[in-house]
Amino acid sequence: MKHIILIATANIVFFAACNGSNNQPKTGNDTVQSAQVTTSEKPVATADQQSTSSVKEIVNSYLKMKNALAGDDDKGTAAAGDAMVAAFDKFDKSSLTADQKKVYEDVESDAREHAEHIGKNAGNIKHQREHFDMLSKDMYELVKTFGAGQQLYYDHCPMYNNGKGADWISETKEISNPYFGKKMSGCGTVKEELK
Ligand SMILES: [Cu+2]
Repeated sequence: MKHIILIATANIVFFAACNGSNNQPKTGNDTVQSAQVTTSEKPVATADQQSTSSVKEIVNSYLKMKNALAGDDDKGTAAAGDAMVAAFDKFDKSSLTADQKKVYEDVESDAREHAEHIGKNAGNIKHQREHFDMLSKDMYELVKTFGAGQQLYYDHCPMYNNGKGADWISETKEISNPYFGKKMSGCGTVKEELK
């Protein structure tokens, strides 16, 4: 929970600076630090198929967004943002345990805002990428809790945000950087395998 609270705090700072200023978002530093590839543990909570498949729709919209960003496609990125909002609208919480519900709701309230901003910012891929940085932390939390239903990779780019670095989730082992797009698509490393 400490992790989530830190992210939430960072996002308050971020949104305060969201319209107009050049302040970069502060990021929580307590994400996985290891540069080594580790195989993650099984998700703590056992999600039934219903919730896994609904989470899968959210994750799929995220992966579409990631691929659009890697291809410098701001409109495709915005469409994926809208699709993620729709996936959150459709998600059925009724089958979740109390613990799962807590994690889901923390993630959703934050991620939904990022997805909305990304959806509204076709034409400003730089700003979409700033939100994608934050959104990626939420998606990591979601996948760690509910499982992905597919093999995923947690990737790290050391250069984004003036060298502060940023992470993203990918369905391919091969690096395709969503923060720099075609300009530097091979920049980054796999730091964790997610199942
Ligand atoms: Cu914004």
